[in-house]
Amino acid sequence: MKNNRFSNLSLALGSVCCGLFSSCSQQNKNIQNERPNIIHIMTDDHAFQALSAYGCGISQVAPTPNIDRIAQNGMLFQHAYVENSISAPSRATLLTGLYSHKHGQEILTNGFKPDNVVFPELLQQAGYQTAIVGKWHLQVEPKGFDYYKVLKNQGDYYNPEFTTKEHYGEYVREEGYATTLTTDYAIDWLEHRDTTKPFCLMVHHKAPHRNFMPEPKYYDLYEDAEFPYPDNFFDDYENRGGAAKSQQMSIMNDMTLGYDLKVTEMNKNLPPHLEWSIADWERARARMTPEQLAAWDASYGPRNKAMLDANLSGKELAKWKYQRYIKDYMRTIKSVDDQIGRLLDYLEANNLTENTIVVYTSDQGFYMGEHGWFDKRFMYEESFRTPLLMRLPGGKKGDIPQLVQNIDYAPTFLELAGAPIPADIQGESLLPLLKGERPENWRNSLYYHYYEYPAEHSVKRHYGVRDDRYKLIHFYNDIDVWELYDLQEDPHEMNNLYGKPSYEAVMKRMRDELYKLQKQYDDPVGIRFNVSD
Ligand code: SGN
Ligand code: CA
Repeated sequence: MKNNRFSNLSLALGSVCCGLFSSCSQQNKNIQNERPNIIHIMTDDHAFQALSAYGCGISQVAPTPNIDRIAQNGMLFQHAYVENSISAPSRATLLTGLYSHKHGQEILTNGFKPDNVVFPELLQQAGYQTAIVGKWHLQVEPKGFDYYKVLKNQGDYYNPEFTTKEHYGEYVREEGYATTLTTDYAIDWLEHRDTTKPFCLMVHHKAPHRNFMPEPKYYDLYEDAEFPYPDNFFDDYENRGGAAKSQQMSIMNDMTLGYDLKVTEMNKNLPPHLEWSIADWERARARMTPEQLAAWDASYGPRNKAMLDANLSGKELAKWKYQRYIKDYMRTIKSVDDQIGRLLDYLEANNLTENTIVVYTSDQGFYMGEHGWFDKRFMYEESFRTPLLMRLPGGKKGDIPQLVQNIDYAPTFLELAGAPIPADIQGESLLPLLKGERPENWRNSLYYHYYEYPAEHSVKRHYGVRDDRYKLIHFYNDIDVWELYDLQEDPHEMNNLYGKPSYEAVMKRMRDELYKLQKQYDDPVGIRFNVSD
């Protein structure tokens, strides 16, 4: 029964894109008894479509061989998801194993409860050494870390500012490129750690977050390539509720030619909702040293001139914007891939591979032109789903089909470390899956809740449920719209089935499942937001 369910699930996503390592099922030697080290690598906004282990079109043009190494020697999760597709909430969930409504960080700017228990402090109590480098993005000081060196707020690609535990709140500008600097600090910490203790190191990159600025050696990479367009690039949002229509994350209408796409000459005369980006592009340029800026202009200048001379409009302009966006995004990923290769090489050279679990993921997914979009936030697959690769020494190799969510990291790491798991944690340890087991009672649906509205990109508040085949979403607050998708027949979520008489039974089943999960996870959504039905 269970096997059938998961083969349907693979089918439902199979046409979104196919995995490269889909059939290995080799059971390795038993998991070592020694407590493993943990390396958790997380990028910011890396779409699974842009990681070649998942086999999608754009990643075939721009592969990620080093990140793929983790799956070649470990596990590739085919159905990994977040509970709220935006950065700070996702990071708070990773640390606590709780949904946003429990840890309090429902939106980007505030809410993290000071008394939240975070798994790194429990690891410390269990004798681990802990560290985090790179993006942090919560408005509270990192706790539970013996060492941290974290970026200011979103962080910058060029010459970013970091703060450290010794002087929290004092930000020091470091010359260089964020992805390289973050890896430098990770390796430096590994070099100087106390080797008598197991460790947990979190390496959290800024890339490939907006505004997608590559490092100098990759300015021209992929320039002659043409990345494939998603089938629904020119989506008209027909047949769906108002939420998809009212968003402001369209490549055509909301992606700026200056700040996002680096045509400096076009950094002017923007509609009111994009005026902020004029100063932001000036600020990003002003961060560069004169030499960096000269190199940048020498590369982008002539290409920008060719684009301006072509005087594009309409669909041609949309396609140009898409190509520039995807190329810059994939260039930032190339640097991430290089630096992950460097870190994996370090582990190998220092005999750490055999006793270190390596995790690669992103804080959420991202739109690579699907529905005509960039950004995330929606419960549609591209942003709800994340890449997730794990290499556990002695663990299973191959694909993991089960539904997993970012609430699961904290209990997994705590169990691996032999540390107590707090009773109120809402996730499940992934250890049985990593050992190749197929637990009969594994979850068969996922709950999602997004809150940040009104806000940038104008995505309405919504919650929903996804099972092996269907997804039900309710957009609420200043709108009351339900959507139902059959992911097996309609993997790109173009055809809203909600309200169709022949889906009456599915709608009822999915609503019951939704309310069951809201009760199970204790999300009092109906009371707080006056949901009528
Ligand atoms: C910034 C970006 C947005 C993005 C949010 C959230 N604008 O505000 O495009 O949606 O971050 O991203 S920018 O002008 O600052 O680039 S998240 O990954 O941190 O959740
Ligand atoms: Ca993010």
